[in-house]
Amino acid sequence: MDQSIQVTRPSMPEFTEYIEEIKDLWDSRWLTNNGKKHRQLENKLAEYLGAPFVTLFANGHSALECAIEVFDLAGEVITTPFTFASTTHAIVRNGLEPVFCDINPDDYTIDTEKIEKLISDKTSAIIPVHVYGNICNVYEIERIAGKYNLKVIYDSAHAFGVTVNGVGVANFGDISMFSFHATKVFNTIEGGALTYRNENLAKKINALKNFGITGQDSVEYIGYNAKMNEFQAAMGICNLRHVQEQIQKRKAVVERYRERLNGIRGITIPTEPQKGITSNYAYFPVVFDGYKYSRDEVVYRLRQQNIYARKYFYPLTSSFQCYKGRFDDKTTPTAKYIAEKILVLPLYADLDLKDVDRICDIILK
Ligand code: T4K
Repeated sequence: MDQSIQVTRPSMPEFTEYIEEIKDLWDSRWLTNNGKKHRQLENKLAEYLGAPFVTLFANGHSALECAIEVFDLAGEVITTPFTFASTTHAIVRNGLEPVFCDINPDDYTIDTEKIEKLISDKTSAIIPVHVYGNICNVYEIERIAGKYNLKVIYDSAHAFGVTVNGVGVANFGDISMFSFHATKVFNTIEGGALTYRNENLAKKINALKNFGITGQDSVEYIGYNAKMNEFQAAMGICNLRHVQEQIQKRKAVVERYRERLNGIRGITIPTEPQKGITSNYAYFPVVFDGYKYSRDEVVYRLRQQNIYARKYFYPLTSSFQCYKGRFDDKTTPTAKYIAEKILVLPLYADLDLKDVDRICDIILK
């Protein structure tokens, strides 16, 4: 058996629970295209996330591309480069120009004090990222967007189930995108969703992910195929039954990391969630700055023991090879600095606390 410890490990239901859930697919032979499981999961997620409208997708990235496309945006979009490739690619693949805003040094979300200076007459939207499940300053973003008449699409890939003052995070901005990838707090193997409050968006969003089809004989949009299938939805239905328990187990892991790594000079661990915010314990990012080992030395030392922490998010998306010569990472100095020092430690529901101790021992030794 593989004894390595990866940065994450998918939550899965009992084998028999999943088999039970997919059994009737053999009778119905309805495997995809808005089937029964799909509809069930959409309803359950609307309830769980406290979101008025939920549309499922085959993955988070195609959902994000759809969210941008649905508004027919043009020109520039303000976003951050401290994120997964998906966020920036979704903007560029929609023919828009990302304008990179710097991040806060403490929670790595967009620095709202720097947004207004970046707004020009070409700006059409803000796409902030709730990175690691840390929630952006949603009230300030709402104020700025209102003042300049900008759309707000949240990349909430990491923020499943987080609430702000009792309100599901899905309720902020015009649209939020959630990822249900295998590596996320809640997974449908691959998968994702858009959540939104404006009912008028539903028709176009649902059509775009299904070739633009709006009826038996009508195709109103140049859509693509990003439908979630019934096996994915069944996995989601099972995983949703246990997600709360999984989050509690993640919490125990995070608490152990905190106990062990708190107050060590040169190591910065995540701050406790702000008052009013419930965490989903999605990631445990640690900054090594002025510690006896550099971030990369820690990666190496852990790797030697078969433990695979990950440098999420290094390099910045603005430094990707595919964008060479296009952006300047010096315009976001905090993001650049954090990307060079940060390391995401292994975190998943079934991670044994003894393994957390072992990881901390290797770091501290
Ligand atoms: N926006 C943000 C901010 C995101 O972070 C992401 C995805 C998206 C948008 C796009 O959402 P999706 O289209 O993916 O739904 C992983 C995930 O694939 C990706 O979903 C995630 N962010 C990103 C942060 O992490 P990689 O390239 O690091 O994946 P990989 O294959 O190296 O997996 C990481 C570790 O997870 C492995 O070392 C082992 C473990 N693992 C992985 C898989 C796939 C398993 O144990 N089982 C598995 O099945 O991107």
